[in-house]
Amino acid sequence: MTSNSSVAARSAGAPGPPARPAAAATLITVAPTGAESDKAAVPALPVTLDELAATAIGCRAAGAAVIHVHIRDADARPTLDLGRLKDTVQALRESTDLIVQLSTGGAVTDSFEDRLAVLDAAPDACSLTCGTVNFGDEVFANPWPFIRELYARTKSAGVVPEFELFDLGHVATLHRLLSEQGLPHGGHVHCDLVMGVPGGMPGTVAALTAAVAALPSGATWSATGIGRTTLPVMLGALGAGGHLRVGMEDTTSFARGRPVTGNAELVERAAALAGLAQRPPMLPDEARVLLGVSSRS
Ligand code: KMH
Ligand code: ZN
Repeated sequence: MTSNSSVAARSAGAPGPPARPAAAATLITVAPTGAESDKAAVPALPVTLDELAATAIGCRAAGAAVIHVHIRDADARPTLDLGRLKDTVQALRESTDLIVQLSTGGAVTDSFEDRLAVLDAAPDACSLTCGTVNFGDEVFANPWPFIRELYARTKSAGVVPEFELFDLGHVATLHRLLSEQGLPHGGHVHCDLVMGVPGGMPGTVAALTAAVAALPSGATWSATGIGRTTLPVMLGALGAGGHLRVGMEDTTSFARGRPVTGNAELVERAAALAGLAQRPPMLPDEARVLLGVSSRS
């Protein structure tokens, strides 16, 4: 397993400022659905269990190693229904070897109680957002007591958290969390920079550089840019040695005036760019080692 201390040890002794070793392969996470897009407006959005399983299979073939999951109800509305979450984890495990990461962010309307209960569905991993952020016309609420409680519960449930960072202040909260409660289950800190949300940090290379420089020593990171910031953030992340998150949660346009036809084409594009950068996609088993997620066998 790549622990924080081993990464730090590999960096030790190098002249100049502490180096972040460039990753040899690229972890690609697909976020296929999200809670914000409307199925009627975006027909290619996977909202049923069958659509989600088919998406997982296609994205795994295209190079994804992790799936970040939001689910919908029978009317395609966002839900955190525990029975549906459990069925989803099971169905995704039966259809692929992808690491199943459930969203604890849900929709901006979800209660803290329901968001904490997501862990009862026993996923491999979960998202854990490190602060409140304006979210378009809404507020995505993550006050410190909730963050601290969710983190403590990931540890007792044996679920590996991915720290979602929408703003530079969220990085400061991540440091506070780690100094108060120590390393996460699995022993490794992996972050996801979610950039370009209206209200969060912009999806620019300058913001990416500032956020990466502030991360805890030994942490690995992915980045995703919302909407039209998708490509600049992806190219910047590859250049800076980071990993990638793509998917219809974050963008529903493939190019100007051309809607995404399915999540797999977003993964295919990310995998092609990662290959050009000489950092081909990581397999799920390799991602388990990187992230400290136990193997299923
Ligand atoms: N849907 C957003 C309000 C997460 O998945 O943890 C929150 C979100 C973050 O998507
Ligand atoms: Zn999400």
